[in-house]
Amino acid sequence: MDLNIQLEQYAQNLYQHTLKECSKEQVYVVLLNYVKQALEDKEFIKGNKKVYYFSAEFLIGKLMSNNLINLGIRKEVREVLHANGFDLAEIEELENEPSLGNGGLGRLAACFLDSIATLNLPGDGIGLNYHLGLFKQVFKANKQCEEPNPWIDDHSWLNRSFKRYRVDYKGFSLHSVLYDIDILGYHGNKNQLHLFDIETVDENLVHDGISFDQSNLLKNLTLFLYPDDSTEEGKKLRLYQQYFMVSNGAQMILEDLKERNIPLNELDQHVVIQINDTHPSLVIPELIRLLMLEGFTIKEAISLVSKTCAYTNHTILAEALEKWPMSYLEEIVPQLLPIIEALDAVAYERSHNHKVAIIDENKLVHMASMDIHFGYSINGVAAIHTDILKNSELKDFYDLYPNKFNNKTNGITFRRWLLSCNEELTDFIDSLIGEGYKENADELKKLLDFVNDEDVLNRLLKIKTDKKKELAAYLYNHEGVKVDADSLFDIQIKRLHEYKRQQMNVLYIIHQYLEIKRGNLPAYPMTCIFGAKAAPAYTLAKDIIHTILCLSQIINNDPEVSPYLKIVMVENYNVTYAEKLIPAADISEQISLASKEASGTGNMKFMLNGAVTLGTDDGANVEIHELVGDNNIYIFGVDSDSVIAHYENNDYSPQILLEQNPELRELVDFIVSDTLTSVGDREALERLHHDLTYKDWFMALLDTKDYIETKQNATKDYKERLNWAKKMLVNIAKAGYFSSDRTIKQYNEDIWKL
Ligand code: Z15
Repeated sequence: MDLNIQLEQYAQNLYQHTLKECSKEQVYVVLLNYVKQALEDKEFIKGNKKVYYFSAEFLIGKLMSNNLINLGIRKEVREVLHANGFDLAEIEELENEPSLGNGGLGRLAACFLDSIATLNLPGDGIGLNYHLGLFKQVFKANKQCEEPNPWIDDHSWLNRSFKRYRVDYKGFSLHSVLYDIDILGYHGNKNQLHLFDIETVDENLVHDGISFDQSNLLKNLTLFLYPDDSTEEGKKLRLYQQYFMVSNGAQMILEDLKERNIPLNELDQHVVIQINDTHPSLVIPELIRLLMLEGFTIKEAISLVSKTCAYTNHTILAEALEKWPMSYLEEIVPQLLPIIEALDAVAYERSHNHKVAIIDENKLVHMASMDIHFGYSINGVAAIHTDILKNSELKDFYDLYPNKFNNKTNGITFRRWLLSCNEELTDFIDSLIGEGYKENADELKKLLDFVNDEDVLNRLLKIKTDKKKELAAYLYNHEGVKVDADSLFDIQIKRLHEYKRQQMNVLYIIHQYLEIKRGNLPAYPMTCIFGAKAAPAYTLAKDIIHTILCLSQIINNDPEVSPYLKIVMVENYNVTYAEKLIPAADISEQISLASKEASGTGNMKFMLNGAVTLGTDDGANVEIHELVGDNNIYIFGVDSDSVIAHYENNDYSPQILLEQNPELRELVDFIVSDTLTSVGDREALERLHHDLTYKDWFMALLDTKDYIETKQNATKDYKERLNWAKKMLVNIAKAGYFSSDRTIKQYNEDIWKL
């Protein structure tokens, strides 16, 4: 039936209005209901074997635009709304963004669900329905404050399921409820994201920002993603959450097999569980426990589970590889302890090596060790990351199980990160090489035919400028800053972490500020944009945010400097913001300390949208570098082998660097200058200054000089507009490799075998 008529019917039934009479909010609900029905009418993807992607985070972003694209009706919907006086972009803006994730890990899970469905593979997500998600970031007095981020209202994509399970903790049980979100493939059928919850969560428990009584599990279990774990109570709450997620997921999987009359001893032939980082690792002992309740011996259960579970590692940072004290497990899920002890014994029998133990001498349970011993696959997320796992971080495990290790370089879904967020570029690419690349991303290579076509290069520059103008207007409305769309947009957006080295970017900005003050004007005016949330208990990360905000206040208000340099730190950076920032970027900042960024996925999104990378040879930057070649990327900094050697020899000293390098000292000291302390909190600025001077654990000072020089080169090159446009084109053309469709095909061929 005609789309217009159908939408009119929804408007009539919901509001007794014609479309024209509806408010924007009502039009949003009309569209939501229409699309939800369209999704309901789609079939589930079926198959003999199914993957369950277990993840603490699913950073799915707003879903309207993507669903319209995958249904193939976005343009048609836009026209109908337009004819009724509405702008689809404004309507899409009204959707709340679910904040069920923090950064790359959660966004990767979301891209994967999109690609799994698009490739018509049976695969569901398993996670939790956090009511307040990750906190909402607001800036007050140049500092990050945290506020609750309620995202669920009467009009969400959540569908209430009838499935319920009981999850036992020591001394009590919780009963789950389940919400499902339909995940539609591009022009295809659907899978689901299952989000478990309890019925009794009380959002009113939260006061003063995001503090809450952490003791009352009935009321707080699914309040927040990553509740503050600086206290013991907070850590335990995370354990309660993790067990809730995996026990529900495991019970659902077994129930489904029974319903399909599949004997449980065939589990591994019908199910793969992909464990996303260590947060869901307890699924291993939990599944073993459940199978034993079904009559399997522990040996049989271990063997079955070991053929069913596969683990993905996303970091080499020790603090992110979870270790749970036995005492916590005893206190919370004692039923798992005998199983974990049995697993530890098996691991020792196999290895006779305490370095790969599951339970260490301090009675800590190493989740990653359990995953590697009792999963059949372990993968890293970029080539260099997997190499580091094999050769250093997890070497003892690699020696034990060489065949389990494999690499799966991350990817991104082009539906969201090109088709949805950059329609102008999408349409232009369509006009040059057709639409085949939307199913087969490699076809983007055809763009290379146009690398000397001046018309094409000019069109590319024009599209970029248009996206920059759009962003400039948005920044003016939302951040109150006026930026010049003709300046170079340099963007660093990612979680705030020392290893990602936002502080090194700060030193660059200070350098530019001082240079401009001395009358040395830059090759091109630059707008430096940041977006980042800091974990609430991560003091130094918050200090870095504070420094950026202070700098922006000084610089943006200095008429001598601001024509050449502007600093914007956007508030509450999230997926929706990324979709506005990335299409407008000229330079993509990927400046982590080599060896530390497992992959990065923002780097791929920028590249696809025609930004040029300024980065270290780290994570997937290495593969980007290989694909585009030296001329189309700006690489600087010490390589990962040297970094690893510095840590091994314990021979890195920022103090020595500062003594030898007065220019560097001037930059670092500016952090505690009168200029900055006049607008900032001296204590916070001094803390950062002190850290950089005496510790600098992630070696920002080691690469600062090279970084500044390389960035100056990029700025000079940027002036040659046509030459720069060639770099943009090559980046877009070579981005096909980073489609998550490619990644998921590889997961399926090597690991899942669906
Ligand atoms: C997270 O976002 C990532 C790793 C983690 O261990 C946690 Cl807890 C969160 C990121 C990596 O930092 C990033 O390099 C990678 O691209 C991403 O996971 C997806 O693999």
